[in-house]
Amino acid sequence: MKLISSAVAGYDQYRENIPRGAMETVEYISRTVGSFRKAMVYTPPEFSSTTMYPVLFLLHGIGGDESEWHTHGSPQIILDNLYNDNLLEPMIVVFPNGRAMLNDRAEGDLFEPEKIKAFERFESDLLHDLIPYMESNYPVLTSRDKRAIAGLSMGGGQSLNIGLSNLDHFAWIGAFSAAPNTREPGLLVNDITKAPSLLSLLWISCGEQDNLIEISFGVHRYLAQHGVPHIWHEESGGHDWPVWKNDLYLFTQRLFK
Ligand code: FER
Repeated sequence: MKLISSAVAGYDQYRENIPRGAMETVEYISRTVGSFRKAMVYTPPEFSSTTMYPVLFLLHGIGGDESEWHTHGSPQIILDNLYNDNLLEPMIVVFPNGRAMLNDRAEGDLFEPEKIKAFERFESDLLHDLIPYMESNYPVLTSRDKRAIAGLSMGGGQSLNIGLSNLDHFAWIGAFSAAPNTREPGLLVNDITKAPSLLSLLWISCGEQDNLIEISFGVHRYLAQHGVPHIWHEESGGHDWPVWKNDLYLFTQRLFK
């Protein structure tokens, strides 16, 4: 399905006097990298430590780190507003650092092979270090149908690579403007015949003016050919924040429902 739609006006504008979620930075031990690593965590308005929440892991692009969404994408405002309008299932959102290496800051030549490789290594950090940390330290539900992964550009590629090869861990997957780190479509899904029944949502989107759109389109085409239900969402715009914020707004409304 091709779908063009966009957020309502004011979706990313701060509203006075509504319940607010909270954003904090945490540190967890990564055995994968051999270091302490940072992530940001959003807990929803009216958060209660005695309620169990589904969890979305939301990944950044090649120029970012765990704070990129927070700095450029106003996720807290978008999610608080959605929640206030009764459009969002209460959820915890984790913003990891997807460059799993000792120096994981976005500095120097971001395209160095070692740094690109670190975006692959993140799969192990996520599955073996960060998810267990979240499950020990926050009231998060642990079943696959209560766990989502999404991201922009490099993070979109990671979401497809990691999500589709670990459908025992993720039932909800979103790729916004996926980058060339995306595996070839034929190598993305372990068992294509099982994927349709395991996926609660597979969202693939890209701006129409994005030079990388062929990557997303190739995945969309492959999935369509193989009868894997998904949403193909093209929107006006390029490789940029207005697109990704819009994706966040549209994608999160569908989660865990
Ligand atoms: C590339 C072009 C863009 C690439 C990665 C990107 C790994 C990532 C862009 C982003 O995250 O915004 O050739 O190769």
